[in-house]
Amino acid sequence: PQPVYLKDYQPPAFRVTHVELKFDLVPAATRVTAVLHLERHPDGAPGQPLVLDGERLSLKRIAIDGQELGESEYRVDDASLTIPDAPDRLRLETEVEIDPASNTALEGLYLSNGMFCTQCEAQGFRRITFYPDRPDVMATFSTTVIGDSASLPVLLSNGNPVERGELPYGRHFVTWEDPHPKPSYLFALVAGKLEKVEDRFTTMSGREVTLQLWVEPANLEKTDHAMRSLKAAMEWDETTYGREYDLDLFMIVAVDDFNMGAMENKGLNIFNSAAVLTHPQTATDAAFQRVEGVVAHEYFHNWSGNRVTCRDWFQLSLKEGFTVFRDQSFSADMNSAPVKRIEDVSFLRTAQFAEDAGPTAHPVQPDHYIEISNFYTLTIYEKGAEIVRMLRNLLGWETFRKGSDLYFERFDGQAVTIEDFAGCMAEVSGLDLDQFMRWYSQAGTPEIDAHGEYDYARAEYHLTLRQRTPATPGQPDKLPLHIPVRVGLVGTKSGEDLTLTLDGEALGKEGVLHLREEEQTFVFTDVAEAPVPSLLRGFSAPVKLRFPYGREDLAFLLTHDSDGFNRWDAGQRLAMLALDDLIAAHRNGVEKVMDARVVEAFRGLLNEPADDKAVLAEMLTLPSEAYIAEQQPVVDVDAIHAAREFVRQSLATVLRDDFMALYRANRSEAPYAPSAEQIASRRLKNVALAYLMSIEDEEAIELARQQFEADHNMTDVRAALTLLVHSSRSAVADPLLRAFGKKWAHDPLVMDQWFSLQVTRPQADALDRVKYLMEHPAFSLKNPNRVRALIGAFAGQNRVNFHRLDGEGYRLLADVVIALNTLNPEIAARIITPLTRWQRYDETRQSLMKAELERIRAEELSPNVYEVVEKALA
Ligand code: HT7
Ligand code: ZN
Repeated sequence: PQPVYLKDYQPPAFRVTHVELKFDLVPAATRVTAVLHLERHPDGAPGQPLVLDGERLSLKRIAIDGQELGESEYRVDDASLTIPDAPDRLRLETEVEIDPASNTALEGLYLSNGMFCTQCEAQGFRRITFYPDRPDVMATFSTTVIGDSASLPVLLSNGNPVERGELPYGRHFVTWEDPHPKPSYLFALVAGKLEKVEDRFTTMSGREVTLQLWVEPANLEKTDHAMRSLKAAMEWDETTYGREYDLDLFMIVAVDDFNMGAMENKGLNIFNSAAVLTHPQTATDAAFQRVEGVVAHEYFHNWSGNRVTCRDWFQLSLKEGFTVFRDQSFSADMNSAPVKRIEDVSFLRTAQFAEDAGPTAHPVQPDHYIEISNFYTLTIYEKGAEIVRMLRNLLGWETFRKGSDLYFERFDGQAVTIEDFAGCMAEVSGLDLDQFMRWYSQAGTPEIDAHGEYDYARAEYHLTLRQRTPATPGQPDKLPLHIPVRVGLVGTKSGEDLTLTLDGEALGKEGVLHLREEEQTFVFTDVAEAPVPSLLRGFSAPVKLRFPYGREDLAFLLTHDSDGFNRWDAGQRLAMLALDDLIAAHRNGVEKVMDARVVEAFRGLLNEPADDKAVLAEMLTLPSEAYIAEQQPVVDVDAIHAAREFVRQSLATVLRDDFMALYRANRSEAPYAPSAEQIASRRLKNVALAYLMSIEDEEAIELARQQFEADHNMTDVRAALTLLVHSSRSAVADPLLRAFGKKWAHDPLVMDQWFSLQVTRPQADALDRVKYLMEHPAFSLKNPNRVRALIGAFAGQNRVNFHRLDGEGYRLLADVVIALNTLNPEIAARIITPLTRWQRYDETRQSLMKAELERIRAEELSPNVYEVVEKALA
């Protein structure tokens, strides 16, 4: 497979003004008739042939302006249809046959539990019909769906239904019209035995919108939260961004087989059932919050993505980075804002930083790709959102909002670039963003080395920041970035933020330093007392910041920093220092000793009245094994696990009664609600229980058992069962695990939790459990949720067992990748990720991992897996 380059972008030769589609749905032989109204693009090079994309299509008929084409008048190969002598304006009619029943890749038109559905982003439409399948070709669509009335009573597509009727042989049809020009990736069709819940929303200009959520009948009781979230998102986008919905109907459909979380098709969002269905008895708090976030994300795309879309796929972060930033802000407003920031940053620092440091590192605006579906990455989404957040902070909210208004107004109905978006921000603010734009073109996580000195005599604080971005594949040399560093100076005597004066300018209690050079020294004057600097407040830029904080400094910031995020981060840094020592002790076979400062810091947290329980729960949570691994030059999985367990157990032993009191204080019999308050209490209670279970405290085991038996809500049931299954008390855990599996055998989303909690147990039998559970009737390699729940959870979250020294964990993952390479290449290319990080481990593991990558490379590979494996082994 050949790469595509951003520099080679050319406008399309032809544009499509209108499309009429007709689907005659039959599982293994669906007929698709397409009438494309085409005309030469004014910007296209003259005389070019008409080339349409098309894959796995069996062409049955082709005509131009009603005239059938002879065989010499067109060419078809496995990726395209070419008409060399197309007129400047034409009506092209094609009829193709496709096979949704055997489509296990879940791209294009496929079947999920007997339901027809589509996934067209990024390049799935070309598996439905011949078309210029690129986002800068925008057309209005009219779609007629024909299907069997009994098995497919509901027939949906984008826009509004304009006609419906009965047909001979027990069939029926519905015609849909979408008045908004859209790229083919936003096309959608769903047909099946579905039922709906319906609601209404009145927009800010007084228009009535019908909201429909379509699900399989058994799932009707799991729709309340998604509908509530949708209405909240619609209102939020009006009040925050001034964006109103633009059709009379907004539909969401839940499907079981789906490669990602959800898809923002115009007026007809299609959701992975895991990202939309909730019920207190089946879904955890985290699932409720995910649903709220994903529903909002897809809804927000109606403007950031659909009304204004991407010129080409190199601009993917234009819609994804901006929309993630928007959904993060929405969730922050709906829940605890500091906790949302902590969660987002933890995820970024663990997963995106690892991607940026690995073989698949790429810029937020990549300059080439082989397989675009491999580029739906944490870098495009999460780092892209951080760049938009930095813009918001640089401009201030009001100016940023003006820039957003200008962007939506100027480019409505167009397919544009990241530069167009940034251009609006520069225009409204007058800021020069030239250097800032390097954030989009340079891969890798910038590192800042900071050091500070207090000059008593002059009452000055000198802060020196030195930036460097490490080399990434294809980008050996990096230029300095424009990095906004939000800082405060906390007085060591007063414990208060000191007033900042920089270059004679009074900044107030905190300020933003603009680091543009490789090295810059900032001199704060009139600093009345020795300070501890609080750097990168709110995580003001996606960088790794090092400062030689002593443990006393961190303990001080943990209690005195006025920035909630940095207070949490000080705790994480303090724990990391202790963990580093313990990892070294484990490696050297030296006795481990617990750092008393960490114990005292935790004691303080447990004994202070909590003003924000959600933040307290985060403060009491140790850095994850994945995050600790990120900080190590060579990852020692066993030492990391042992050190972290030692800290957990030491804290639990010393602070046992405090944890027990916290557990008891946060129990509640109140009916379940996914409210911020209840979620915070449950989290705090289950964090306390986890500490107590780490020492297998007898009373805690009994409390966990009772919590499971009480069956109050899935958050508590799952937490209790996980802790028991991860303990050595199989006599208590096994019967509960069996009972749970039996009770929920009919519910795939609950069975996914049952799979995950078993295969993440640290005991040595985890790998055998994976193999055993792969044979379970509820498991299928064809369903991406099952694969993620079982294989993804094992390889991603059970580090000690996946990295077994006999290489069995790696072998198992490679076997799954090889099987998925033919079944579902997109999922294969994602699930392989842990193997691609081989450079981070010791030599023995490196060679075992590389051997498995070589074994995969020897197969006949899909472009998806080929691209990832080649980069990993380069
Ligand atoms: N824009 C959507 C991306 C997506 C996708 C991409 C590739 C293959 C399958 C997919 N399903 C959904 C989702 C989003 O970001 O909102
Ligand atoms: Zn998105």
